[in-house]
Amino acid sequence: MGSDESYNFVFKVVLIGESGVGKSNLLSRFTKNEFTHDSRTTIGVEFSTRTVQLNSLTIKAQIWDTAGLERYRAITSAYYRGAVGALLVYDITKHLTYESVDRWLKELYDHADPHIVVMLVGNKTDLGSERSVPTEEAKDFAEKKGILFLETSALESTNVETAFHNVLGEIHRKVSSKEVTRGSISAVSLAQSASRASGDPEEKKPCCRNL
Ligand SMILES: Nc1nc2c(ncn2[C@@H]2O[C@H](COP(=O)(O)OP(=O)(O)O)[C@@H](O)[C@H]2O)c(=O)[nH]1
Ligand SMILES: [Mg+2]
Repeated sequence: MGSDESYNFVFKVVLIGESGVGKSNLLSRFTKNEFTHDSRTTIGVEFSTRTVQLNSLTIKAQIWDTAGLERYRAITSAYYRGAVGALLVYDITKHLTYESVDRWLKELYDHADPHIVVMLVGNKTDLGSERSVPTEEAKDFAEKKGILFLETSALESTNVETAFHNVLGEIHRKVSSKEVTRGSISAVSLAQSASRASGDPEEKKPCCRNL
């Protein structure tokens, strides 16, 4: 998070879903390439960032973790404010965490921008023998809701990069298309872009300056 860092966009992405599904480990896998078996260590973390290259653009992903508050249903609207992406995580071995996805989705749409990019994430694929949520069922559900879907393992590092990259890519696609209007998702993300990549030819493209 150095102040001399250059980037074209800052995208706020929130992690939601039941406690214990692996949100904090997906985050630490993505931002630090770390995994921990101790779920308590992550309480208190607000967000972590990682800067990724997307085509010729530099995207700073600011990923917010629940800080353990989801277990008390104490996530407030401030958590969702300004978010342009969300990973809604469940545990493929715990059907109850999948059953609550609808409730999380409702809470998300109650608080976040309607254009927010959402991905349903079935985590812990390394525990395949204990699977209780069929891939096809979750995939169909996501399709019906018009959201992205992927299964991951934070433990084995499976699909974690892909999940975040797909969400960031889709956010960028929305932001730079005419699909969303001024005052909505584009304004939110660009307003937070404090600095720009100097010398980057992309910077001068009207699409990236005048949204
Ligand atoms: N086997 C397995 N365990 C995981 C995976 N991701 C997280 N866990 C474990 O699940 C527990 C809860 O993880 P955590 O990231 O704290 O979940 P959170 O409450 O959603 O933030 C911890 O014991 C983790 O080690 C995974 O992909 N596979
Ligand atoms: Mg956590």
